[in-house]
Amino acid sequence: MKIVGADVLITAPGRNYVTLKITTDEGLVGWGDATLNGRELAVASYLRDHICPQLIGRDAHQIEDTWQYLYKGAYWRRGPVTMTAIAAVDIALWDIKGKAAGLPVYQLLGGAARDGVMVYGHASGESLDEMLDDFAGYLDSGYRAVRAQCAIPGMDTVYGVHRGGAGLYEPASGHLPAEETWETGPYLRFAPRMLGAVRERFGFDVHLLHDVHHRLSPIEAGRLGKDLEEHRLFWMEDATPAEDQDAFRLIRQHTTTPLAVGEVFNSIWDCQQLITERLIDYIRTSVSHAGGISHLRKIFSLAELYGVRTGSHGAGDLSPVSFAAALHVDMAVPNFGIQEYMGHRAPAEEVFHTNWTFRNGLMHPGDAPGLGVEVDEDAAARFPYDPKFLPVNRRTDGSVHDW
Ligand code: CS2
Ligand code: MG
Repeated sequence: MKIVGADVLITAPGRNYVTLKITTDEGLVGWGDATLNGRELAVASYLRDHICPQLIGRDAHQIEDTWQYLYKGAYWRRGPVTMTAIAAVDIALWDIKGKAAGLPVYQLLGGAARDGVMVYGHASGESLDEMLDDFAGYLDSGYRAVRAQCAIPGMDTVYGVHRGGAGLYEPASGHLPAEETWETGPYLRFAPRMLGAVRERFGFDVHLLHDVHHRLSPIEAGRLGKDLEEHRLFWMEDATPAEDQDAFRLIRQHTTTPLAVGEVFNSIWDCQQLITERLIDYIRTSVSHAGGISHLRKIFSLAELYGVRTGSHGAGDLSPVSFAAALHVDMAVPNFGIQEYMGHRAPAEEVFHTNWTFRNGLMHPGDAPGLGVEVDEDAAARFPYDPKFLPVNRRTDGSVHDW
């Protein structure tokens, strides 16, 4: 089965998504997600200008060979743009293989290792009470796990609290990112109180997660982890800037709060030390930013060997195509931990028709052949690209800080 078409769609139904469409001579179509939030056009060009022409005429069934061809063949390896582009091809080819076999992708990956995939939702608020009410809403809808983020008293803006509509961290359209302010002291004092309030109101039966978004130094992270121990978090996410794998050794020495990291990683090399030295408990690499289903499976297999569980990134800037791909992988891997589910803003469902289901806190990708997501190209054309950026973060003295 030969590839006869490879086309890139850029659409913004609720937010920007870049989607790769691969067509075969047997009339099968596979979809891949190539969205890299705030740098969308770089991946679109990498695909259109460099990869798509190389795909024409290749055997659509040779997923691993195509992966190796694109990774090793380019000479310039890794990096978010390259690995997101390769991921899009890989995801689309798994979609095609499933459709050709008449099977959902999770069956091709070894079949269901569980009944469903436990997901966590995002509770947030501009005040403690607002966050707690939002949290209660997730419990009412059946969630077994919820992440809590809250505005810090005295600070203008803080990551994870979506103002002006759920599911977006990019405040404004335009050609310049917004700037936010941050100070570590107030956060370190407030976070234990905020997460303690969740335990006080809802008890310990719900899994509680929190994202630090790379903002602490290793010793600050150690202290926060220690302060949070009594609240028994499911995990503390991205405590320090993720590229410094060694930093986790120091955090580990100081706390038994479980550690998660990886949404900005794009290859197995970014987390090799973290996994093999057992410095983390959950690896959060995503299918669309870490080389697709083929590469993600290798990362998760390495993690399995060292007792590290999975917890894939599933923010709204990963399109429904990659969210579905994540669910298929989650269904099949033995060391699955949890899956983030932020959801997608309306009108995303006009463009992406999905098959997944949610029941009692568990999601299932559905049994349609392939990934179970179809893209309506006419609908996509109604939502043109809308340049947006993630915010830049500055401390109150004006210096740029990690985001
Ligand atoms: C995040 C993301 O979901 C998460 O845990 O940290 O929301 C992240 O900020 C965005 O995906 C960036 O595009
Ligand atoms: Mg995060």
